[in-house]
Amino acid sequence: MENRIATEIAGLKLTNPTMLASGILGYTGLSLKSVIEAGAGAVVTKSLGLEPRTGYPNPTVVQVDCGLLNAMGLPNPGISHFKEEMKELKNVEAPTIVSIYGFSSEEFAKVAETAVTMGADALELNVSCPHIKKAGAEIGCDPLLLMEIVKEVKKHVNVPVIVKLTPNVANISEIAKAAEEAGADAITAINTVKAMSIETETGRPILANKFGGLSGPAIKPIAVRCVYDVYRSVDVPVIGCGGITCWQDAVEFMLAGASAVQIGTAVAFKGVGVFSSVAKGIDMYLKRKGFKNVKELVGLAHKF
Ligand code: RRO
Repeated sequence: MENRIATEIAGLKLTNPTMLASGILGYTGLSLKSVIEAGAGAVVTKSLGLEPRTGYPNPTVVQVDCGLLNAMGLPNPGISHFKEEMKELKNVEAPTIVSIYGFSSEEFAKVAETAVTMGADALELNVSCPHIKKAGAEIGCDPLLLMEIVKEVKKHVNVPVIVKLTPNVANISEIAKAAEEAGADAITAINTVKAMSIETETGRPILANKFGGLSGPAIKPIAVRCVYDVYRSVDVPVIGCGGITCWQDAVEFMLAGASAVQIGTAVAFKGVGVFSSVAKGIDMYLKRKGFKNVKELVGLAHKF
């Protein structure tokens, strides 16, 4: 029997359109493997760079209304130390997407090459962290710099290159078009929204870094709008990310134009069972509505 929820993005085969978002459970091979075993169609690692980073001092995460606010500060062991973790993912069913960052196009390219040597099935370029100086969103706000980085990475690797965008820009379509023109094979929309929280008794910003990135249901309508805008502007597939906690959210993102969805904060709140429950819900919806495959849903809201 035909699998209604099986799909394909930039050549990556997914048993269903759910993916683990970068930043949650993406630090070790075993945790990534457990997410695949729980039913995710693909997994994205925590962002990795050339050198190890300890990240920012605590507090780095705070729960706020309808979401999480974080300023982890890119803690990671550095790409070469991730080799052992990648070995755990050799014989898994789902693609492993390695999220990478860098402070220059040369650095991005070096990390990209190393990740592919270690077995990355695809790369996700993190050009969108809202609180890292000279990397992250400073790149994702600058179409020319973004293009230089995407072109340089594309020169060095032959796996799909996905670009993860920041919502903290005036015109996300312009940035998506720049990424596509430079050779991006897919776009993920969106990374977290720049935000802050202040403790009223002391008057102190709660995060040690003061500012951070907001994720979870609080940002879902922003993310849906970004996916809708990006879908209209480019021909490459869009991966939706931002506040997806149930199958209805996933369907909403697909109607807006997402070919797949990434789930992050909901894993922290609901556990890894969220992947199979979202996938099952999408399947039931397709059956009830008479669709043969999940690809038929993508972008349907644009006809109105
Ligand atoms: O590590 C972080 O603080 C972080 C990253 Br790299 C990112 O891309 N988005 C985010 O909200 N936090």
